[in-house]
Amino acid sequence: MSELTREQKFEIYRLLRLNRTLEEKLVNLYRQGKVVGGLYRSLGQEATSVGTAYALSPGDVLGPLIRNLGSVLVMGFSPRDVLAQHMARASSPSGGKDCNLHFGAPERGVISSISMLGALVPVMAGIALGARLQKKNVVAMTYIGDGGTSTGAFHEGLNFAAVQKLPLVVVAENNGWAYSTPFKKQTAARCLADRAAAYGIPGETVDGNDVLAVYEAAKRAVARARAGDGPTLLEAKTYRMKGHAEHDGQAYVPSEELAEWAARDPLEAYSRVLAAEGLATADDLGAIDAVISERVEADASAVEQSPFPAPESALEGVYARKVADAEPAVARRRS
Ligand SMILES: Cc1ncc(C[n+]2csc(CCOP(=O)(O)OP(=O)(O)O)c2C)c(N)n1
Ligand SMILES: [Mg+2]
Repeated sequence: MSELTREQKFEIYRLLRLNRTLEEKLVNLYRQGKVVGGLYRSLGQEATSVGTAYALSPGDVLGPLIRNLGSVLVMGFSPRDVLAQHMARASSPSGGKDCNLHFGAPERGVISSISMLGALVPVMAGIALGARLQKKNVVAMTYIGDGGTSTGAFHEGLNFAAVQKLPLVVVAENNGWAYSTPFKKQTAARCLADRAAAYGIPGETVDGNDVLAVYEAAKRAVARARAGDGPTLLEAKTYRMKGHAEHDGQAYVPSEELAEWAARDPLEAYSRVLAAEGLATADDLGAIDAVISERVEADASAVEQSPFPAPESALEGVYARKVADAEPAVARRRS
């Protein structure tokens, strides 16, 4: 059973709620035309993000995907960082210069997401290998969607990590859909965890809407990685409660399926757990929710008032310093 302290259990609740409230605010801003880029929801998948990232220790490295807002909040990004990034402000993690979804901070253990599906798996395998060569105690964790598991990059990365026994945890978020392609048209496999056998690594399926179960499973996978036992493919069974992005009305999704998963909402489920354990009443949680809403509103107003990057800074941070400072090749040849 879970060894989480009372305080940690509340922290997990706050992270789940912050994930949802912040995203609702982003929807609001998106509809006002204030978000620069698309908006990809994680509604219904918050427990998968929060529960997995919460199993990491300081010094570990995480490579999130578009639906892992909860994971980057666990890693220490603030609502202000996320809001500024989505509104392309100068104070954002990318200085307002990259796509709203592409932000990270290696010093905080977060590698920027990559849009090409599957590409993060070999990148994170490389990070795990690099850390091992430097004799650093680092576990790398990344995510892949059900659709993303059909790419060559996913296969190459996971195979390499397995052969090298790298400290990598790959969380396969099986949310039932890859844009409009349902799971049964994605793979003939029974489930994504079954694919692990092909790489000779452990695979496990967990209820992705049960945050404590997700945390426990991720903790086991992280422990295996840290002990030198190699990667794990952890499948989190969850559901994409919204369309692929805000522009997609998901008319192709059967309404009964949505209703079935709505009844398994991860926040409501976790609220019931906290109540059953006698830790929090609905009123207690309501008070936490109110504080989070207030904070998100205040942060959004502050970010809206903050400046975009200065035009004259457009070339700063675009290339690595060494490249940007190098003399042009022609000049070098002449000397
Ligand atoms: C290699 C590659 N192929 C296609 C796309 C276009 N694309 C972006 S997201 C997406 C669906 C992803 O589905 P899934 O992996 O299940 O993740 P989810 O959106 O459900 O989180 C597709 C096809 C892409 N970004 N990269
Ligand atoms: Mg999917």
